[in-house]
Amino acid sequence: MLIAFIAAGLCAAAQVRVIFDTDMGNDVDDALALAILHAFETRGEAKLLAVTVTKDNPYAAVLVDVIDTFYRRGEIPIGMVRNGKTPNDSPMIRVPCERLNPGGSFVYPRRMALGAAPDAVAILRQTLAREEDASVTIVQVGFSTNLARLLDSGADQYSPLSGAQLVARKVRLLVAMAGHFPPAQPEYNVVTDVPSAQKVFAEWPSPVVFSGFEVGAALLYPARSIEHDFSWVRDHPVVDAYRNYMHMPYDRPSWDLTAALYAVRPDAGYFKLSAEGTVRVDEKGNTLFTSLAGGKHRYLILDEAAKARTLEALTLLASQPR
Ligand SMILES: [Ca+2]
Repeated sequence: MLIAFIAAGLCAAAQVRVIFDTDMGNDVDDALALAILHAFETRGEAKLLAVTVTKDNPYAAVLVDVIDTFYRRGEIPIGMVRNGKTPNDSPMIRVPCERLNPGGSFVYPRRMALGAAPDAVAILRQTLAREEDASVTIVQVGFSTNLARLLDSGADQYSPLSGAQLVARKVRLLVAMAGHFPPAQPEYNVVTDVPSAQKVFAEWPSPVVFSGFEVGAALLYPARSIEHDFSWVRDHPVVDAYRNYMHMPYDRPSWDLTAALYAVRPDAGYFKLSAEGTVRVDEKGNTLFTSLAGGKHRYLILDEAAKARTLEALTLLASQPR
């Protein structure tokens, strides 16, 4: 009994407590990354505390809700950006949300009506305020809009602390799919909201690890995994998202998946890490890294020798039965 209690305590202590901040709907890697985070929670390796959305289209939040509900975690708080970037619709988010059974009910149940998600900054503040100090890992795989506004936020009913103080106290690590190392061209997540990226990467209090464009681009998620590995269930919302993003079969870079994988298993040797330094975002959205002892920023470096193992982990986790 005592041993079981201690084991449960150790297991809970080892769980990485994650907030996932996503532009769900602009590319399909966000959906696969969310599936991976659910797999980690099923395995006892992580706890998904909240999901906040930076794509300003209501189907983005509903698809997050659909995926959370599919994994039987429909209680996870979801926050939505207000007046954010990329309000355009996309089939990858809309089609799975709208699929109906012959009787007219949704193929994928959800709890949230279109447009009903609360404000992302409020959800971030509420979630952080509840957590232990220095315990939260944030995985940002879209624009920096929500996190920049979090830094600028003031005291509210959830915490007397400013946003910057709250982050300094509660967040242990930010893992961001952002940038290009070394800089080649401005990366989508950065260039879509340059002022927010400049603010977050200049002012964020915790260590930041970047997964640059080149890492996910070298690890292609295979169409054959979509076609075969998810056959344990008839209808899977992430598979539907994938099939409605581009014409099947296609392989797709695993950008956001790499950030989720590193965030939960930082010591598993999937990637190498740069030296410490600082990343500055210029006005065009380039991410310029300067090596500096004691700097809070590092970036992932693809390890050619670990590539097959890393890709296998990504496909096994994304397709893991709930
Ligand atoms: Ca994304």
